[in-house]
Amino acid sequence: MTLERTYIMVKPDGVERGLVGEIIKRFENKGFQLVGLKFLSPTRTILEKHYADLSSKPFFPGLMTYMTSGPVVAMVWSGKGVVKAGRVLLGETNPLASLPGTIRGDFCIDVGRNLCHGSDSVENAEKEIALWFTEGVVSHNRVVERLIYE
Ligand code: DAT
Ligand code: MG
Repeated sequence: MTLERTYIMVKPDGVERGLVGEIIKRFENKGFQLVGLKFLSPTRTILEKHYADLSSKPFFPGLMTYMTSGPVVAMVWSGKGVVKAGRVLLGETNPLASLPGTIRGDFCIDVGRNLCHGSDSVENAEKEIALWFTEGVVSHNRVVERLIYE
């Protein structure tokens, strides 16, 4: 079975606030599988590609400043429906509109400090994984798979 994959990133505020473990924990608890993980200081170049669709937005310069303010944790998670479910775990783009129980609903307030990124479609997920993980991700058959999927 080839499972869906998504690109999840803990943004600089999430790293600085010590929420990396908390964010990873929520994806692990759900049953999704971590297949790519790295800690890096993103360049403007990679961020401009990642956020290319937002380049004309008024908040784009601020977004670039925020995203280059410190290191991020880049991850690839795999699992059934992980793109959509990952967005549910993250919450709404605007944290104040995010329900408690979601990462943004529980831990942040402003849209420009919303802790984490999650791909918004399967197609964009694959593009983002190709952009951030040029070296590829791991391939591993988990022993627990049959306890998570029927
Ligand atoms: P998401 O991150 O939920 O996919 P998006 O792709 O529309 O949301 O925007 C990317 C990031 O840009 C978002 O996480 C925070 C920032 N952003 C979006 N809308 C914004 C706004 N109105 N004001 C300030 N920052 C914004
Ligand atoms: Mg987005």
